[in-house]
Amino acid sequence: MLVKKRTGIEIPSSEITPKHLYLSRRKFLKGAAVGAATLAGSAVLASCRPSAPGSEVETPPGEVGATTDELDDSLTEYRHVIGYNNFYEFALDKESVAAKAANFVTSPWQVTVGGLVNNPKTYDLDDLGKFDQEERIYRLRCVEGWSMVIPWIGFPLSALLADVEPRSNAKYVRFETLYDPEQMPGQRSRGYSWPYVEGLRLDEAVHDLTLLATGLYGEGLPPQNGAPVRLVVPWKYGFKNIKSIVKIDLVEEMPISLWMQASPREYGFYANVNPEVPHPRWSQATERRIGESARRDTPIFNGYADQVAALYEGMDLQVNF
Ligand SMILES: Nc1nc2c(c(=O)[nH]1)N[C@H]1C(S)=C(S)[C@@H](COP(=O)(O)O)O[C@H]1N2
Ligand SMILES: [Mo]
Repeated sequence: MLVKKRTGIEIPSSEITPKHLYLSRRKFLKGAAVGAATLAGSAVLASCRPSAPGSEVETPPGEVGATTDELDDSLTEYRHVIGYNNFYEFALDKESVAAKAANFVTSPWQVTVGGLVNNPKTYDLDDLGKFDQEERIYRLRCVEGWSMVIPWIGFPLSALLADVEPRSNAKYVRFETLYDPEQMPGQRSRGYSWPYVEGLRLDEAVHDLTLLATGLYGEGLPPQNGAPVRLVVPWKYGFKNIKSIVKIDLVEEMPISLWMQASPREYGFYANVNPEVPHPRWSQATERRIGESARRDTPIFNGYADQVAALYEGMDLQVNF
């Protein structure tokens, strides 16, 4: 059971340590006066509270089910996970994102799911909490050449998509971050085509590894990590993991992401972690795990090849980068 939990595959929520859920539920109930908290929804609901950077930096707020991933790589320290972030809507400097995002209002929040579906729906946070939440320990590899191991809480995107019933002509999923220049100072600069957009092929989106994360380290997502809900696709570069999602559309054409728009030569649609396909400005063969000094080799598909390589059978990964 422990191995299953660490791999993060096919874990029924009933297998998450009761203590973990109990603790995060108790914390939630202490912090907010909403009576409808279910065990499964605790992480989503906990994310209603903004985190206080600086005050909790030393101690992870919740319990996690394991201290390593399935490769025996240690979890990245909590203070790095919440203190070293890419979130261009708030700041370009990774160390100042947390402070700039501290007052980001993430409740109430709605996620509208539509496009080529039979059953379009707008979910609020309570609705998202009804999907069975699981803990998944995943490696995150940024295209800049650094990586972390993060204990997420969330639910498979496939569960949400099944709920809206994609039509047969839906081929891709398009995701959009909140557009709110008042709260997000980065969006006031015209350097990028806001809002942040990302996309997945439908078969990638319904893959069991693909998560909508609502928490990390046993509690709701801090704003700097994409509260209240963000995508986690562990075999792709970090920038595919779009934060603070408000809109999800099933579409027929391949979505153009913010990064494809900004620099199509450097950022492709697939963005699968691949040590043999260098970024035009740097190699992708190695990475620095945050908290370590020596570099380590980057594995193809970020170490998830057994589970995802079949998605790309027959494709030239140098072309479809
Ligand atoms: N909306 C939005 N999502 C985003 C980004 C961003 O700038 N804006 N940065 C991406 C990049 S480059 C990375 S590496 C990851 C970082 O996630 P983390 O800060 O939770 O580790 O978020 C991704 N999601
Ligand atoms: Mo990144």
